[in-house]
Amino acid sequence: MVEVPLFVQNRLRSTPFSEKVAGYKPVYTIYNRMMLPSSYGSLEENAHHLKTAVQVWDVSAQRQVEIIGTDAHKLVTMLTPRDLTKAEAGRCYYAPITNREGGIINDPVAVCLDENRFWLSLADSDLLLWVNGLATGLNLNVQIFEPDVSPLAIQGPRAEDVVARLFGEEIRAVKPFRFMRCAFHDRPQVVARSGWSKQGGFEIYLDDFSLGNALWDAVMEAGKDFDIRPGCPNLIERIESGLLSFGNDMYPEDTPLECGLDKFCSISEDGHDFIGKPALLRQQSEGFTKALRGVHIAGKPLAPLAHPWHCWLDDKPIGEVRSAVWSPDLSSNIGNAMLNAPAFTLGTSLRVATPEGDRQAEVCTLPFV
Ligand code: THG
Repeated sequence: MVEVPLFVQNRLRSTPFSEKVAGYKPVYTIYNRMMLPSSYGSLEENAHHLKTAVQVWDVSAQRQVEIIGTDAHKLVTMLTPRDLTKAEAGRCYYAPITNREGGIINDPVAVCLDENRFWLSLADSDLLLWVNGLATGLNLNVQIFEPDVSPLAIQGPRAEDVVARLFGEEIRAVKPFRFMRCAFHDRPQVVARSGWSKQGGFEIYLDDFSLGNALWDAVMEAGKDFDIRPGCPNLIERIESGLLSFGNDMYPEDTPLECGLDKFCSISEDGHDFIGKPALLRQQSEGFTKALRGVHIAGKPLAPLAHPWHCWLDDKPIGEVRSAVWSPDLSSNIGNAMLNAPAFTLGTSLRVATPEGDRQAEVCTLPFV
C-alpha cells in the first residue's frame, strides 16, 4: 500500500469516531471528503482477524443522501435500474445509480425508512448534487440533504454476539439487508444486517455526531470477550468476496451489465423507467464489448495495486487490472480486471504489466470465494 501523510483541514471532514480511531494510528484514505481509516497495520493479519473474530469499522464516510417527501419514492425509483417500485420500509437495497449513458455514477445501499423517506448510503461520489439537480429540474416535492448520520460497522463471525449484547437478543432475528431500530442513549438508531464484507455483520447508522465516543466505547465494551479490534474494509477479503469498489473497479464509463451487476437490475421494456434505461436496453440486446472479470496473476506475492495495470493479449492492449492483492488463503494474487472482448472469456491467458514485471494471468469468474 502506498502511504502518504495527509494535511488535515476543515474541508477534510472528521467523523464522530475520529477521536477514538486516532488512538489506533490508522492510515486514512479520503472518501466523500471525509476521513476513512483504511489500514491498521498488516492487511493479511487484519483479513484473518476479520474472518475469525469481530471488528468495528468507522465507515462514516459512507454518507447518506436523505430524500423525504411525497415524491421521494418516485425519485428513488428513477435513479436506479434496480426495481424499487415495491420497496418496503425496514429493508435495504444495493442499488447502482446510472447516468443517461447507463454508466455507474455511484452504487449506494438504498435504505427505505418509510414510503416517503429514503437514505442513499453512498460510495465515493457527489450524488447529493445529482439528486438535487434532478429534483430541481423535475420540480419534485422532496427535500434532499445530508443528515447527521454516520454508519459504524461491526463485521465478522462474532458481530451478531456483540450487537446482541449492545441492543438485545431480538437483533439476531434481523435478516440480511433488513434493519430494526435500537435505542442508544434513548435515541432510536437504525441497525441493519449489512456491511462491506462477506463475514456477516451489522451497520449502526448513528444519527447524532455527539454520541460517537459513547457508541465506540459501548461497542468495544460489548466486544471485549470476542477479541474485538478496530478494522476497516479489507482489500483481501473484499476482493475474495467479489465486493466491487466504485472508483477503483468501476467508473462512470462502465455499465452495471459490464460490471456483472445485472442480478441487481431489472431492465425491460415493460419494467420501471429509470435514467439510462434506453442505453441499457440497447446494450442488453446488442451485447457488450468489455466486462469485469476476476484474474489470477501468477508468481510470488505482489504489493497491492495503486494504479491500473495494463493487460495484453498476443501483444495487443486488451484492458486493465483495477484492483489486486495477494490472498494468503487462496495462495494467489487475485484481482478485478476490466477486459475487452475476446479477453473476458473465462480461462483466457493474459500478460499483465505489474510494477514488479510482466506476469501471466488467467481470467476467472467473480467472486473468488
Ligand atoms: N454499507 C453502507 N453503505 C455503503 C456500503 C456498505 N456505501 C458504499 C458501498 N458500501 C456501496 N457498495 C456496496 C457494494 C456491495 C454491497 C453493499 C454496498 C453488498 N453486496 C452484496 C453482494 O454483492 O453480494 C449483497 C447485495 C444485496 O443482497 O442486495 O453488500 O457496505 N451502508
